[in-house]
Amino acid sequence: MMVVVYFLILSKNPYFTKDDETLPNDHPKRIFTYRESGYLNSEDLEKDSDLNIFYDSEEMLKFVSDSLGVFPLYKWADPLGKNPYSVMHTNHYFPWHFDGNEFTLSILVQKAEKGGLFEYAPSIRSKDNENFENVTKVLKGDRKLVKSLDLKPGDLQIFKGRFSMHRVTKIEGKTSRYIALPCYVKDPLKINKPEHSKQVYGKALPIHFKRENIRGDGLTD
Ligand SMILES: O=C(O)CCC(=O)C(=O)O
Ligand SMILES: [Fe+2]
Repeated sequence: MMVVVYFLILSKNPYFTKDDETLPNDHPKRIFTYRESGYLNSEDLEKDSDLNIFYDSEEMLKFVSDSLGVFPLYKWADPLGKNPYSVMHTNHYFPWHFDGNEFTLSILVQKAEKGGLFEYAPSIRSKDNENFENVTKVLKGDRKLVKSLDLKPGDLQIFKGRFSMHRVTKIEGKTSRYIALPCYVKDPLKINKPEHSKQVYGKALPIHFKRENIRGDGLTD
């Protein structure tokens, strides 16, 4: 099977939106950081791959739902982002951002020699409060709201990536970092906006345009 890994080098704001010149320069939607990292998108996984079997099992969904105390919880309908592998090689960096889905389970497969730490600002925004002020502080290097995880291969986390801004620090040394990212949502229909999908996974599919106008939680994407 041919495996396509999308590597993206582009400047991103934490919301994966285009620049908005109507906003002041220091608004977080206007703070862009260089990103270099890749994905093995969900649609390119072999149908019976371990990750697909794991993601499709009802037990896993129930485990994540029970762990979070969120009912009902759904597997994500996004064909690219629902359960990808993130692939990061030497010098790659995945800057601060929010996810389009609420919850992600991450399982580290291979660890970088150095760097590649998962950092997050727990619940820095909520459904009713974007908290642009604190988001800006973190983007400018304030560490007070930041936690850092040095994951070991096999570690499993569940994080609230739509509300907790997060990043992966620069990969140092020759060993690439691989992590599996099964994703879960509260809305079974909503998927990434086309721009978000292009910026993160390298492309948008017809379904991203078709579902673009489904009403979401009101947060910046
Ligand atoms: O690689 C990680 O640990 C997190 C990846 C991530 O934040 C993402 O793919 O949106
Ligand atoms: Fe993320």
